[in-house]
Amino acid sequence: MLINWKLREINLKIVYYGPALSGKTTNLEFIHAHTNPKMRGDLVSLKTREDRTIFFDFLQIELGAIKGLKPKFQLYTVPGQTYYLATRKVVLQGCDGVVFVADSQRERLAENCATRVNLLTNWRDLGIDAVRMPLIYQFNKCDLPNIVAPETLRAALQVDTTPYFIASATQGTGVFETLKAIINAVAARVQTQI
Ligand SMILES: Nc1nc2c(ncn2[C@@H]2O[C@H](COP(=O)(O)OP(=O)(O)OP(=O)(O)O)[C@@H](O)[C@H]2O)c(=O)[nH]1
Ligand SMILES: [Mg+2]
Repeated sequence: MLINWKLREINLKIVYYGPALSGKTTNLEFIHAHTNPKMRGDLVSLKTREDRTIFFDFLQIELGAIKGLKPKFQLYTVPGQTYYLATRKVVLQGCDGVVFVADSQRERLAENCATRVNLLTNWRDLGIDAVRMPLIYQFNKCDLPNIVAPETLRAALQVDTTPYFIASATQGTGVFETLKAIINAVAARVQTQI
């Protein structure tokens, strides 16, 4: 969280985290394509020729007000490929909330779990208190045939009271529901901090 009292602006960082190819970039692309251009900036994507995220994607959206301050939500994605593991931690630094984009396909179950452990490890290394950090799960790719039941994913990822949304980022299902939930969770936490 970064507050510019002169401009009465508050910058809030939301990171889309998850395993390789789970649909993190696709979430931001859908949000970018379906948000009023007056309320959002350009989508900045740093990717390989094969459309894989190298460093991060970035999209800023402006909404409402928090205690008289204008919030700017800065949405980032991390690279899912393990080759860029170190970059995930850099992108995670200073986050105000995380969306964990899980891949619902059966063969990706283990990779989802490993990435969740990796998120918790990075939070710990960065001195971030996992208990207080707003976190929303998204079970993506629900349009595919070879997926596991949400209950299986919930159990595997130990999602107990944490909210989750079933989504298909390519079709847009659940994308804005996920975004609204993380924005509300982040805004609620910030209200108590300023
Ligand atoms: N069927 C289906 N395909 C999806 C969905 N979401 C994303 N994809 C596809 O999955 C592939 C990877 O999507 P990306 O958004 O690039 O995934 P990513 O998580 O950003 O990948 P990395 O940046 O490499 O970590 C693309 O071909 C997408 O079109 C979905 O909900 N359903
Ligand atoms: Mg990506």
